[in-house]
Order: sequence, then structure tokens, then C-alpha cells
Amino acid sequence: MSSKKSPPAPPAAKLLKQPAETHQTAVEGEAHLTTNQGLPISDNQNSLKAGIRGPVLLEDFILREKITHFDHERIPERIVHARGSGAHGYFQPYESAADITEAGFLQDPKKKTEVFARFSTVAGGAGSVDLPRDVRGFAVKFYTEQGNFDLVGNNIPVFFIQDAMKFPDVIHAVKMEPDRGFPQAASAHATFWDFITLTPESMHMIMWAMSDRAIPRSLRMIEGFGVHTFRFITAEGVSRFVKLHWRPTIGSAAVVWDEAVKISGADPDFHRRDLWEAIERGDFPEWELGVQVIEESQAAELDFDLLDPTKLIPEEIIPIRKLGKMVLNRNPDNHFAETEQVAFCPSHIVPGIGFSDDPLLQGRLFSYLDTQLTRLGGPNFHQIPVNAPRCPFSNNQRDGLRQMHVHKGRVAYEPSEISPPSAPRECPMHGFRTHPEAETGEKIRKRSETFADHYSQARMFFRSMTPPEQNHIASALAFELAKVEIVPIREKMLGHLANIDAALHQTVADALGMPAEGGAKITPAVAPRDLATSPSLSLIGKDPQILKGRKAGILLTEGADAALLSALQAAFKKEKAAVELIAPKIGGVTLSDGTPLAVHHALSGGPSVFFDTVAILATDEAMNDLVREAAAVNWVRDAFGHLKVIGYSVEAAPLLEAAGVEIDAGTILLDGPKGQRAYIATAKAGRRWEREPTLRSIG
Ligand code: HDE
Repeated sequence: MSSKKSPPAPPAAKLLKQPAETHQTAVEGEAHLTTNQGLPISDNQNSLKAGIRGPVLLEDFILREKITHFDHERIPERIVHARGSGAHGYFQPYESAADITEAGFLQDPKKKTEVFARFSTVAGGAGSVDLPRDVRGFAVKFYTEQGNFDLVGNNIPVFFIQDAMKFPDVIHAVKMEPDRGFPQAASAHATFWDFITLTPESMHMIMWAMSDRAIPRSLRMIEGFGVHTFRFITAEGVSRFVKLHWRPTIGSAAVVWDEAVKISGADPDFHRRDLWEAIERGDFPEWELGVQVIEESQAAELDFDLLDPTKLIPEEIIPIRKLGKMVLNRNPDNHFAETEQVAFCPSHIVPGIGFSDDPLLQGRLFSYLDTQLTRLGGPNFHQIPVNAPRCPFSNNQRDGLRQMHVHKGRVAYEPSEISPPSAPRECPMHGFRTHPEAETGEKIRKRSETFADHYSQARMFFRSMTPPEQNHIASALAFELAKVEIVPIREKMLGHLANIDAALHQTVADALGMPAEGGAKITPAVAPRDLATSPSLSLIGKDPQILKGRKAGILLTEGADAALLSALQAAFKKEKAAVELIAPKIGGVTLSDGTPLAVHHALSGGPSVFFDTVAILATDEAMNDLVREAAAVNWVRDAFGHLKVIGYSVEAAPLLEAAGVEIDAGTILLDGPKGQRAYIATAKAGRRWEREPTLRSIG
């Protein structure tokens, strides 16, 4: 063996200078760095070495502590819903709901209950993008005086499967294929559609997953649903079935698919950033919590089984009663400590609320607690600040990994004659009681026949959509199936679509370039029925046509009209919309009145996909360069292609022309106050759906 020797030292002049000027050292009385044991650290730049150029010593316990902690910074990410964004806030009821539930947080309109909400995608890992086509998780922890209530829902009111036994299968099918490790955060691949086409109960959910609901404009604009049927129980013990709903007060909106694709590249954190920034600027997201109440006697009259999580109750049949409002008004202080470590469990329930026998819900009551044991390292995860109840909690559970409490006294059991009078005892008056539902029957592994109609509500959902929304569903199906290289899977899906809606079936077959009659014949277990449509399921149909909570992007060139800019900014402010400015360079522009103006984005980093509506304020001179600039031409072309309302100063007209924009009712010349008013009013009405068929074919 050759003995290793350090190479000779370079001449002293070439030795790296100690970066003393970058050191931030504490002066007397200031906070100082310490080890985790509280030992003050004198040098945070250098490890302990045997000689200035010698090897690092094992003795360096400070280095080892720092690196060891770093090595263990990551915990297992959630197997589903890994990518999430959270926020703090409160819930406040509108009035007492004592007539339907004894739940304490729903009694007093003056009382606010602290909440923590986490929104998530399902399929991708924690570092995946925000805008894949996916279901969004909508989980809220209410820190009530009777303990934590977790409402762990989604932005879609139904689910892919009817029984918890199938959950690992549907998730394995949608996740990255195990041999190749891709695709990340995408349902457009063979294993997903292989599973789906063999699982007819998923058809209703598939219609939703292919709809605009799966590419939301903002987390602030998603609806939320408890999905399962729950129970509300009064103080007198009267139980009713309920379905829970969250509705954003600024309405719901989606992006178009091409936007989703581009946003994923331009800003993978689009939703997380949007939520964070809205809260930072005081534009607090709000949702109303509502409930559909179903008397036990009514349940039998419904044309489906309330325990089947692939079905919904149209609002037109049972209206939603509004219970109160949630406001998210504070960003987390630390993403890991709060958003990552928050542990939601559907089994976290309070008196006045109960479970139904939905077999999917029953499986979830087991799964979440089990998950936390691995993710958060043991049975004491409820002691982590974001998870700890805000009311006192006390029992005889002891010890375990990550125990933070120092429990005192000799007795950790009951009954006991030697425990002090303050020891916790069960409480028959206020304690949680399970609703005494009569259960009979054999032990059996079987699906109820009342769960067998897989197509009627899928058809109802599709037919309740407006024409643009129907086209989007067809396009999404064609896009996804085109990524499935195994032809029989595509044929099988065409067979299912034939059971849902003949026109949809034909459109998708055409878009795939496959003969409709070539689809596999799928015989439904129960023949689909034509249910009444439910217009309330359409997002476009109930678009509130407001600018509140939306974002306008104004592209400015050097010398842009200062008065016009301030008029537009004032108009958007009045509508409670946010405005961001874009210029060819991040250094900003000098306006027509000589004012130097800082901007939010350089053109290359602020594409028009970030905004709900756009305006371009330019000068003739600047146009010469801009019409030859791809980023500028694409900015306008995309805004037009994504059906946005475009306002433009007369000097910007050549850019519209270069982008191939055809002037229509959504492209508005900002000539004087009248033009400005017309622009704002048109932008309020939202996307120009009539443009879409002229720009894109289905597929
Ligand atoms: Fe989940 N789900 N799930 N799920 N789920 C998890 O729990 C599970 C289901 C939902 O922001 C996991 O703590 C099973 C339906 C949300 O932290 C895990 C079944 C709905 C979140 C789990 C379902 C949901 C989760 C992973 C079928 C809509 C994220 C990490 C029986 C009503 C919560 C964790 C957050 C998370 C299991 C089905 C919503 C593995 C077994 C249906 C919003 O325990």
C-alpha cells in the first residue's frame, strides 16, 4: 500500500482567504448560535482539524451533531396527498345548529374556532408540481373545545372506489409505474387506465377527474366535500344523515389544460404561491361550510345507497344549508413543522357528529392513525404543536417514542383508590357516544346490490355540464387515453363511455382516431338511467363573474402611459383584484410622465398564464422591438388562446397582430375612460368561451 501524503501547500498568497467579511458574529448581549444542548458555538464556518490543512477529527462533536441532524431532516412523505399547502384561520357559525347537532363549535354564532387547513394533490410526491390533472385534498382540523374534529375531504364529492379494500390498488395504479419510476403526478398512463377500465364503479369519479375540477385556478377557489355520508346527532340523540360541503365565497374556477401544462413549467408552486401571497396581502380565502341533511326515513327514498361513496345527492333534490364560514388568515410559520407534520384522521370526531357504515369511510377510520405512527415516529404525534388539541386533554396513556410530557404521580390506570381527585375519569354526561345503530347480518365479504349502478350518475354529471365543460371532459379523456399505448385498454374505455353518453363516446373515439363501434362491449350490472340533470354541478354555470380574488397582469413598455396605468390599477383595486406588472426587463420602465417604475416580473418570467386577465400598455417605439420578441408574442398569443380578456393601448395593436389575435368582444381597446370601463366589465365576465371552438379541436 502506498502511504498517502497531503499535496504540498500552495504558496501562501494563493491560499483561500478566510471569508471573515461574511461572518455574522454575535456581540455581547446578542443571540448566539448554540448546539442542541445549549453550548455556545464560537465558529460556524470550520470543522475541527488536525492542523490547518489536516484531516477532520472525530472529536468534532459540533460538526457531527449538525450533520446528523441534517441527515435526518426528512420524514416519510405521505403515500398519497404528499404535496400540500397549509394555512391557519378560524371557523365561525352563522347561527346555532342545535336542531341538527350538539357539536359545540356549531352552536354559538359569536364563537370562533381555530382551524388549520391543508390542500393537496393526490398522486405526486412532495416536490411535484401544483397543477397536474388530479383530485385536490381539502382537509381541515377544527381545534374545538370538545377536542379536534378533522374533516378530511376532497374537492370532488365522490370517489373512485366503494370499498377500502381497493384503495392500495387504485393508488398503485395511478402512481409512478414501479419498474420505470414514471410518470410523476399523472393519471395519463397505462396502469391507471388498466385499473379504471376494470373498475366500473370508478366511472362517475372519472367524469369529475377529467373535468375542469381537476385543474383548479387556485386553491382559494376549490369546493370541498366530506364525500362520505356522516351523521349529525342532536343532544336528544336524534340522528340524521349528512353530506358536508365547502364553498369558496369568491366562486370556483379552473385553468384550461394548455395553461396547466405551461404553468407547471413556469411556476411549479403556482397554487402554493397564490395561497401564500393572497394571505400575505390580506385577501383572506373564505369558504362556507354547508350541509345536506337527510332524515333517516328519507334515505330509503333516494334512488341510490347513501353508503355508496361513488354517489352524490344533487342540491336540486336536497338543498345545502349553510352552517358558517371558514377564513384562512395566517400563513404557517414553518412549512415542515405545520403543513408537513399536521396529522389528519377522519377518526378525530366530536360529540354531535358520527360515522356511517360507508365501507370506504370505515377503512379510513383505521388508515390515518396507522399512517401517523410511521410518518411522525410513534404514538405521541398528537403532542406536536400543530396537532395538539387546544382544549385540555388527559388520560392514562404513557411513554412511547417522542414523549414530550412529564406525567406526574404513581397512578397511570383506573380505577384506583390512591389516585388524586384530579385524575381523569370517564364522563357519561359530555363524553362522545356512538349513535346506537342496530346492525344485523352475517359476516360477509360482498358488495351490496344497492351499490351496483355505476353509470347513471356519471351520465348525470356529464349532461349537467355546459358545452365548454363537456368538451374539456372529452379532450381530457382523449389526451389521457392517447398516452395509453395498450390499445385494448383504450377500447375498453370507449365501451364504458358508450354506457355513459353516446355523444361523448363518439367524440372521444373521433379524437382518438378510433372507430366508435370498435370499442369493447361493456355490459352494465344495472342499466344506466337518465336522471334529471343538476346545473349546480357546473362551474361555468355558477361562475359569479367577479374580479375579486383574481389577478390581472399588465405588460408595460418603456414610456407606457402613466395615467392609463394608474386608472387601470385603481379600477382593479376597486374590484378587489390583485395587479402585477410585467416589463421586458426586471429593472422596470420609466413611464410617460418620467416616473421610474419597478415591476413584478421580467417578461420571460411572467408569462400570461399567471393571470386571469391581461392588459398591454405600450409606445410605438417599443413596439418595434416587442413584435420581434418571442416572449412578448407568446404572452399575447397565450392570453388569447386561453380565452382571456385582453385590454390594449392603441400602440400595442401591432403586437396583437404579430400574435395572430383576431379582434373580438374580448379584445378591448383602452381608448379613454369608456374603453377602460368596457375592459373591466368584460374582464369581470371571465373567459371568452365562444372563442374556444375557433382555436382548439377536441383531443
Ligand atoms: Fe385518504 N389518506 N385514504 N382519502 N386522504 C391519506 O393519511 C386513505 C380517501 C384524504 O392533508 C393518508 O395522513 C385510505 C378519501 C386527504 O394531510 C392515508 C382511503 C378521501 C388526505 C390515507 C382513503 C381522502 C388523505 C396519507 C380509502 C376524500 C391528506 C397521509 C379507504 C374524502 C390529508 C395521511 C393531509 C391522506 C388513506 C380515501 C382524503 C394513507 C386507506 C375517500 C385530503 O392514511
